[in-house]
Amino acid sequence: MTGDLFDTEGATVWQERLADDAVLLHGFALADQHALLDAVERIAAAAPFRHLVTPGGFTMSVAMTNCGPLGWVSDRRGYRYDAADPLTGAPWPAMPDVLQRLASAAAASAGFTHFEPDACLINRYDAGARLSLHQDRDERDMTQPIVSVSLGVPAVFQFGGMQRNDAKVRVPLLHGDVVVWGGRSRLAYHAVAPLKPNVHPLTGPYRINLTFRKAG
Ligand code: MD3
Ligand code: FE
Repeated sequence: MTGDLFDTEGATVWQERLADDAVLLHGFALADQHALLDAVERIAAAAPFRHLVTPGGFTMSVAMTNCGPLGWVSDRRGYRYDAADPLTGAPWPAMPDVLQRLASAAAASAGFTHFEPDACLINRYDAGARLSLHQDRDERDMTQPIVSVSLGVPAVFQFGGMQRNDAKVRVPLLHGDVVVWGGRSRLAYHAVAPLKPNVHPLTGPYRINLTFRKAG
C-alpha cells in the first residue's frame, strides 16, 4: 500500500497513487455525499437514467444520464457528446455547483489546476451491471484529466494499460472515493466488474459513478 496524507481544504485525505498520473483520493467526496446524491436525484428527474445501445447493437447494463453543457450518448450511429438529451430534445440539466467544485478541487489536489469540466456522465449500476474494457477517447483535449466519484454500493474497478491485453490491477472503489486520471493514465484501458448484489444505506441496491470530463 503506497500513499500519503494530504491536507486539502481543512480535511486530511489518504491519497494513493494507482498508476502514473492516476490518484485515488480515499473518501474525498464524503463531506458532500448528501448534496451529491440530492443533485443526482434532481438531475435524473429531468433527464432520466436510461440504458443506451452501443453501435454494435448491445444494450448497456449500466443506466446513464448526464449533466452539464455536454452529455455522452451512444446509439447505433456511434458514441459522441451532445448538448441535447436525445430522450427529450432538451439541454442536459446544468451541472450543480457542488459537483463542479468537488471535481475541480479533486483535480487540483492531484496536480491538475484549473480543471473546468463541461460534461458529467452519471452511471448507475445495479446487481450484475458491468462496464466492459474500454478507453475514454471521445473527448477533444487529452491533456485534461477525468475525475470519477463513486457513491453507494462498492465495485471492483479494473485498470489496465495502453494495450487492451495489458495486465489489469483490481481496485475496490468505495462510497466517497474520488479518482483523478490524467497524463499517462488518460488513455488507459479500464473496466468495472459485475456489481455484486448489495445494499447501501443511502443508495439502496445501486452504485452511482460520476465522471467529470472536459469534452468540448
Ligand atoms: C481511467 N466509468 O464512465 S470510473 C466511464 O465506475 C467509466 O462507472 C467507470 O469508465 C465507472 O467511462 C469507471 C473511473 C475512470 C473513468 C474514466 C477513466 C477511469 C478512467 C478514463 C481514463 C482512464
Ligand atoms: Fe471509462
